[in-house]
Amino acid sequence: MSKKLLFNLLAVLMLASLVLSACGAPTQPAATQAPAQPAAGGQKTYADMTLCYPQLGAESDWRTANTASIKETADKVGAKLIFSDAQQKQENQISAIRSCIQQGVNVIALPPVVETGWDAVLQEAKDANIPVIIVDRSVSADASMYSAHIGSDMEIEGKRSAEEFNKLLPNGGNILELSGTTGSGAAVGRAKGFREALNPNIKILDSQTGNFTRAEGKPVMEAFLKKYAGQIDGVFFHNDDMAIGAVEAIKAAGIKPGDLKMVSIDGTRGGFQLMIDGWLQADVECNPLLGPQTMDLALKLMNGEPITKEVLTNESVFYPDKAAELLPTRQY
Ligand code: GYE
Repeated sequence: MSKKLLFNLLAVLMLASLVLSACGAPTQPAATQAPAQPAAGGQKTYADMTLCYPQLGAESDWRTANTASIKETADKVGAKLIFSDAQQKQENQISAIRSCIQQGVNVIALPPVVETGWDAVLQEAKDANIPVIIVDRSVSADASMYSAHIGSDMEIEGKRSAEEFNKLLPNGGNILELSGTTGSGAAVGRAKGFREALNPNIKILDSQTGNFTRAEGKPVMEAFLKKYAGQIDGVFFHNDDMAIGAVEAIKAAGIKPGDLKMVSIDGTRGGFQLMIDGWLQADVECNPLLGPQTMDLALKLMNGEPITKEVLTNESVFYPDKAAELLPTRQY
């Protein structure tokens, strides 16, 4: 090979590597871009979308299913997802949101661990022109601080649970409540709806949080069983995971299925199994599969299309008689 040819070949190679490295460089969208605006002359598609999902934690089977739904949907439609797990800590969710704002995401979908304390960070997203969808639990911030809310009506779930106790304890009785995370929209709404609809002859002896987890549900139930031995007719659980944890304590205390009337919320496979085994008399549905709706709404927001501000999930109540038949069809 002549020197000239070798020189030309090297020059071509150098040029090619320059071009390649420029293309392959990580493209961080600038924080200053206005992501919510549709491109002139064209609709945005999922390929243009970076969605931020600062998940609140992994505390329950409901949450695991919610995470899977978001991830699977993003994958399916071809949107980019920035996902994080805040381990049930609001400060972690806030820093995840701030990092997403810095990265110039197109939309933030936030499942808030608690209701209060979001105003400052919602304002920061607004200032950066990034729409925020509140997913699952609600926030107490003014509705002008976010674009939309998708989730369940927690008060109705509480009300439905109370109606089950009204049927299960027609002559009244004493019950206990294992509540969800203190200050969370889910726990606040469920407790409120429950109290509004519960017959006055049913008394709530005590209410303690089990933080929506199996691990905390068990010791709370153990303490309840010691303190209120012989006085309990029923237990209301704000979610199935706490019911599963509590049933371990109930079994250990020698109590048999059906001795206590029990109602829970979520409708997970674990909850269905408790119904099949005779522990739960009703499971109030709460649907975690919010990925498709969230993604659809996010795209509409990117394109400046009209949206529904409050999207409530359609839900029902499950009973032991159909539990075995339905269990194989349950997606979470
Ligand atoms: O019921 C519970 C989860 O916010 C609706 O959070 C959700 C609740 C759900 O930990 O299992």
